[in-house]
Amino acid sequence: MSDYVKAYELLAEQLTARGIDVEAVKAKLHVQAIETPSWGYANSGTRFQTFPWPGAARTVQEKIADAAYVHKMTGVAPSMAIHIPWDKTDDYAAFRQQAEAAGIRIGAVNPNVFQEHQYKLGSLASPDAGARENAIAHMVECCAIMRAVGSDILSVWLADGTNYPGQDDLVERKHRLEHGLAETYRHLPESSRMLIEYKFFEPAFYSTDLPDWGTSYMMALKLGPQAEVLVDTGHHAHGTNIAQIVAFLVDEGRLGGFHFNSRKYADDDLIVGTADPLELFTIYYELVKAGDRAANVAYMIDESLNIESKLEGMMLSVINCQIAYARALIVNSGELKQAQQAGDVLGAHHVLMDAYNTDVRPLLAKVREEKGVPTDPLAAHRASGYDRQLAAARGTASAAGGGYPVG
Ligand code: PSV
Ligand code: MN
Repeated sequence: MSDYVKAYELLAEQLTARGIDVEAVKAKLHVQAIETPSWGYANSGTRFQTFPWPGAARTVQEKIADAAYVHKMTGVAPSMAIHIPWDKTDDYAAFRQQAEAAGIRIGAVNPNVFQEHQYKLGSLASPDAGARENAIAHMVECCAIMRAVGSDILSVWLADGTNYPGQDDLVERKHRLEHGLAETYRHLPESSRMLIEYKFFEPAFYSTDLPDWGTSYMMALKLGPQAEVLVDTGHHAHGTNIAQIVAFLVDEGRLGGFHFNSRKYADDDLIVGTADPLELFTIYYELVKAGDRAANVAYMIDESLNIESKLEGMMLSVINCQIAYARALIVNSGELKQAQQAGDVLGAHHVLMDAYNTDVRPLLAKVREEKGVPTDPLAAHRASGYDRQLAAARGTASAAGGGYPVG
């Protein structure tokens, strides 16, 4: 009997003794899905430097191949988000087919209205009417791309904001933004959703037009039921309680999805669950508690890995989400409720931390075995030599300026 099977049997016994239905937990883990980002497979960097990774994806086809590989190895990453124009192609139907032939589908479509010179002062909120019109036209184009690739999520993030007090009229910017979002909303494919992402600063440093969840939530309420909020875990001021934001939004029925990543200081786009695994666990616990109210939440990774293997980094990202979810699923909610209602402050804390401190890796190994993927995907990847093969086949793409994907 292999080590993990023995460890699984012991863990299953302990969990059962704690009143946890292990089969029900496994059933949830079987259907967990995390979307990976096309841009996470290409070279990326900071404004200081882009260090090219040997074998990093250079084309849309290579990004599809890499996302499909991560899915094949982990079994939980069945779709890939795209960014337009980074992933622009002249045949989106063919793009969709290529993805499906590789075993994945195209997920969220991310419009990009932050890179062109015309967007220097913003996009939907820009004081320049021409820039605003072009930004709306790009949003509409992305709605058409959604239809062609079979996507039901338009994931909107704007770099809009100002750098100096007095630079622009903040209320006028709000009105322009509302107008641009409403125009976009009108073009959404039927039964699709617009997820509105917020970020408190960067690239604008004085004011950002969608700085926080409250602003995104208010915009979503004004737009209508197809608009929801996207929480990027890297986009908050230090100390913000993200789990509480999640609890509020999911209870209000407006939590659309996540961009998972990790950061210690600013928006560093690092591997989710690394700097603060407890935060990721508490987020997942709110989602587990929400049950069916969280059924439509889209779980997406938004990372730009600069100095590490893209494939290994992306696999570790989805695995960290599995670990956080598995821990959240084994919280003894009955005991927790009792302790909470009795005002047993530390008793309640202990119940939650018991789950967090449980080594769920054998449980995940068991689920992977049942799904027919490697029980330890990272070890299997390292042993396969696949990174070296890719480096030999693809070579090292010259680094793009500004930290944006090559190819
Ligand atoms: C902005 O920092 C952001 O989080 C948005 O989601 C963008 O689409 C993405 O990063 C670009 O890497
Ligand atoms: Mn993001």
